[in-house]
Amino acid sequence: MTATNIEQDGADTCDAVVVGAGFAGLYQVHRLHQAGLRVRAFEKGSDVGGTWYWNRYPGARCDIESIVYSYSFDADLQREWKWPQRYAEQPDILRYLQHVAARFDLRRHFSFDTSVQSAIYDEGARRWRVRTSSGEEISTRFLVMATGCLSKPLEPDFKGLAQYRGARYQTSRWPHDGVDFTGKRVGIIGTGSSAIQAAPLIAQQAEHLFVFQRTPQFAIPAWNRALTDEEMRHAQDTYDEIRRLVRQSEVGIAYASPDHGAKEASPESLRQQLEFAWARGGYLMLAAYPDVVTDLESNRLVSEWVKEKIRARIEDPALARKLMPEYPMGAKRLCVDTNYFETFNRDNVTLVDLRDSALDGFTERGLRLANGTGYDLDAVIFATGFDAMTGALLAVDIRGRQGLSLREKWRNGTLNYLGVTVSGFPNFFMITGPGSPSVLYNMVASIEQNVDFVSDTIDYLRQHQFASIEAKPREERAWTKYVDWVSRQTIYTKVKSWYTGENVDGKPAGFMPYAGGGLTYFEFVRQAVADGYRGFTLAG
Ligand code: N01
Repeated sequence: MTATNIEQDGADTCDAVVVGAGFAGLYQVHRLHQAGLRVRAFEKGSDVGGTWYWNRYPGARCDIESIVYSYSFDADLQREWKWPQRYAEQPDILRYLQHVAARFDLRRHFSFDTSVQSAIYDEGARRWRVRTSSGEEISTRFLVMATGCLSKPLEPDFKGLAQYRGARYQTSRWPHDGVDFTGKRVGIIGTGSSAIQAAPLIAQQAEHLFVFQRTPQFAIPAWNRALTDEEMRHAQDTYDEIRRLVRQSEVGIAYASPDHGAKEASPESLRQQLEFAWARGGYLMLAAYPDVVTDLESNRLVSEWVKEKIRARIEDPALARKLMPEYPMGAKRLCVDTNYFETFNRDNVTLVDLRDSALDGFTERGLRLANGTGYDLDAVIFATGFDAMTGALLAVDIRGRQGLSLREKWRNGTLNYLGVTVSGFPNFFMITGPGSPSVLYNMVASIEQNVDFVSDTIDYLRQHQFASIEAKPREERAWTKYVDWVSRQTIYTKVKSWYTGENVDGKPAGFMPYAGGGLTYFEFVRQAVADGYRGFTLAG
C-alpha cells in the first residue's frame, strides 16, 4: 500500500471493492485488475472457492455438467483443464478455482478470513466507505457484491437443540477433514439437493441413517461417470462451439428440445422424448419440452412420467408413496442424484415422514416427534437450506443515498434493475442478484455475463468520464414488476421454496430470479447498453 492510497482519515482508497472469492468474485477481480483498476477483495473463508469452499459434505458435486460449469473467458484455461467426471465433485471444483486463482495471480487482491460488515455511500465524496470485520476501512468508487445466491445458511433453530449431546453438522459448513460416521446412528434433516447428494454416501458408512423428510423431492439421476480422455479432448477442441450453443440457450446448457409442448405430443412420441431426456439425465429433464415450466398440463404429464420412474427405484410400494413429490416438477429446484431413492432399499436406512408427525425438537439423546416417537442419534446433519439470493447481500449493512439501507429498501421485495443494480445505490453492483436469471441458468455462465456487464460498464464510465451510474427508479419498478409477472406465467410460484423466500421466517414472499430465460435476459441487457444505458442515470 502506498501513501497515496490512504485518505486523510486513514481509510485505504481503491477503485473497486469486490466481496466474495467464488466463481463470481474471482472473475470480477480478474476483469477489473486487467482494466487497470486498483481492487481490494474480501472473503469470509480462508481461501478461494465460495460455495465450493464451504459445501464439503460427502457427495457434493455440481448439477450442471462440468464441461460447461466452468469459465469460458480464457481460451488457454479451458483448453488445458481436464475434468475427471461428467459432474465434478466438490474437491475437483475447488481445485479448479484454486488453479484459476494461481494462474491469474488473484489471491494477492484478497483479504481472507475477512467479512465486509458495512458499506455506506458518501454522497459528497461519491465514494463507498466499506468496513470489514478486521476493523479496516476502505474508500472505494465501485462496490461489487459477488456474494453468491446460496451462501447464507439457515442457522438450525430447533427446540431443545442446546441440550442435545450428540455431534452436529451442517452440510454447508462441513469440517474440512471430513467426518467418519462408521458405527454411528445418524439423522439428516432435510431432503433438498444437499441431503439428496449426501444421504447415499452416509448410508454406506453409518450403522443407521434416519432421513427426516418434510417435503418429498423430485430427483433425476445424474448418470455420473468418468470422462474419457477422448471426450475431454473433444470438448477442449470444440469449446468455441460448445460455448456458442450455451449462449444460445435459455438455461445456459447446450441442448435441443422439441419445437412443441409436451401436451401436443402423441403418447408414443411423449414416451420416446421423455426416455431420451431421462437417459441424458440431470437438470435437463426440465427442458424435455419447452413448456415444462410454463404449462401446468405439460408439467403434469412430465411429472407423472418421472414419478413412475422414481417408483420403480424403490422396492417397498408404501415407502415409494411417502417419497413421491406432490408439486409440479421443477417448482422447487430440481435435484440431481446418484442412488438417492435406491438408498431407501437398504436395511440401515429409515425414512421419517414428518407429514405423519412433525419434528417437535431435540432431547439430550436425539430427536423427538410431536407424537412422542424418539430417535436416539449419535450425530445430526442439518441439510436445511439457505436464506437464498438476498441473505448474503443483506448480511452486510449497505446504505445508499440519504442513508437508505438496502434492508429497508427491500423490506417488501427485491426492487432492482436488470438484477445487477439498485436505484439509490450509485456504482453498486450485484453479480447474479435477484432479478437476474442466476440459479435458473448455468451459474458460471450467468456469472460471466453479469461480470462482463459490470466490467464493461465501469470501463464505459471511465472512458466517458462519468462519475457514477445508477438505476432510474421508474425503470427499476418496471423491471421488478416484469420479473414478478414472468414468474407468474410459470410453475415456480405454485409452491413455497427458497426461490420465493418462503423457506425463511419473516422474509417477504416473492419469486426472486428472472424466469424469462437467459437468452432473453441477455438481450434486455444488451439493448439497454446499446440504447446508451437506457434506464440508468449516468452522472458527470
Ligand atoms: O437446501 P433446500 P439444500 N424441519 O432448501 C428441509 C443448491 N445446491 O441445501 O422443502 C424439517 O433445497 C426442507 O423442507 P421443505 C441447489 O440450487 C446445489 O438442499 O422446506 N425440514 C428441505 O427439504 C439447491 O436447491 C447442489 O419442506 C426442514 C431441506 O430442509 C440449493 O442449493 C447441491 C426444516 C432444505 O432444502 C439448496 O439446497 C446442493 C425443518 N425445520 C445444493 N427446515 C448441486 O447439485 C428446512 N427443512 C450443485
